[in-house]
Amino acid sequence: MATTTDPAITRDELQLATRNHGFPLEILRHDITPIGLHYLLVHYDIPDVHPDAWSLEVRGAVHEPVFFGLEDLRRRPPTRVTTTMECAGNGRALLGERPISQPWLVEAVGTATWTGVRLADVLDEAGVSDDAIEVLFTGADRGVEGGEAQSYARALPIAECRRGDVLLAYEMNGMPLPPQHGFPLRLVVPGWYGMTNVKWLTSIAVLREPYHGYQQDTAYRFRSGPDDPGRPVSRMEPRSLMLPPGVPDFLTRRRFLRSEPVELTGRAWSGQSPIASVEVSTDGGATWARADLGPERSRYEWRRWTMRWNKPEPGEHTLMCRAVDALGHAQPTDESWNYGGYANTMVHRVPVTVTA
Ligand SMILES: Nc1nc2c(c(=O)[nH]1)N[C@H]1C(S)=C(S)[C@@H](COP(=O)(O)O)O[C@H]1N2
Ligand SMILES: [Mo]
Repeated sequence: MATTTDPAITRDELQLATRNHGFPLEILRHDITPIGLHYLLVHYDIPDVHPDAWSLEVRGAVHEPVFFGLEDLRRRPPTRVTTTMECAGNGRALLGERPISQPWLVEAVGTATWTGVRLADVLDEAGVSDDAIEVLFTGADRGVEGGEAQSYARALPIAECRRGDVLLAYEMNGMPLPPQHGFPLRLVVPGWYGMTNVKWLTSIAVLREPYHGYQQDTAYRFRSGPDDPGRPVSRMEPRSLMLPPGVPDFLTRRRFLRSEPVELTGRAWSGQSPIASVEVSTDGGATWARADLGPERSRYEWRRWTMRWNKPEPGEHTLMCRAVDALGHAQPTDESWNYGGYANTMVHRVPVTVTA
């Protein structure tokens, strides 16, 4: 993996950025992100899956392998879970030295309601053996990454698989999964970073030994450099975003607002422990004030915050917000660097010009 300190993004990064989109920050106004506006990340190509030919295989350390068709799953009593999902690479392009990869700024997040069956129920049906430690999820998409030909695949510890809110989902916001979000079936693991939620699922393998594939051992690890094995990326770290106030400049997206009271608002989430507070600065971080928090709708849904800015004085300002979770983890002011560019949750900065 190559890294660069050139703030200009490369042609390869642009190619990835036009395929994989973030969500428009003004959409922070919605509790649930409309389907076409949810962020998107596809490592390879969207696979061509025909629902009639598709089946899900559950194999490995189970009593006996089981196959499910889409209708088998849809006939069962549905479970619904609303969760905020964020790409582990969100914030990568803000790093001083960044890996050449998907160049996210801060928009790689969305909140959706997923409908499906509980993974735990499907595993119970197959009969998981007592010595199982992980479950491997494999998608129908294939490509080459790090010089390795592969299907997209990730393993999850067995304890997480037994949670009642981990789904094999066939609907997103009440519609069949659209092709880009994993049709016909995807894994949904509330609280974990995006890479965990394997799309276009075709196979579930229960394992007695740890899985060592590319997306587990090479990608999605906090590493200090190419030779550091690092530690795995798992749950989302606390982050808040601000709905940019006022109106944007077309090219730079710098904000313009009038010198009158304005309600600042945004969302905050954490996969580790609930959001405890959100703090806002209107003077570039010199002073911070506590925002009001909206209701906690469900554990892994982002939470709305608001704060009234009473005296926007004419001139240039940098607005900032930072979240603190119940474990006391706060978003850092400066970047948190690692070789893969994961979980750079540095405070969100919104430069604004206040006009008289
Ligand atoms: N099969 C498969 N699953 C996948 C991916 C992929 O490329 N292939 N991308 C992962 C990553 S890195 C993220 S961030 C999320 C993105 O989900 P979304 O595109 O539905 O927002 O899907 C994950 N699941
Ligand atoms: Mo991701």
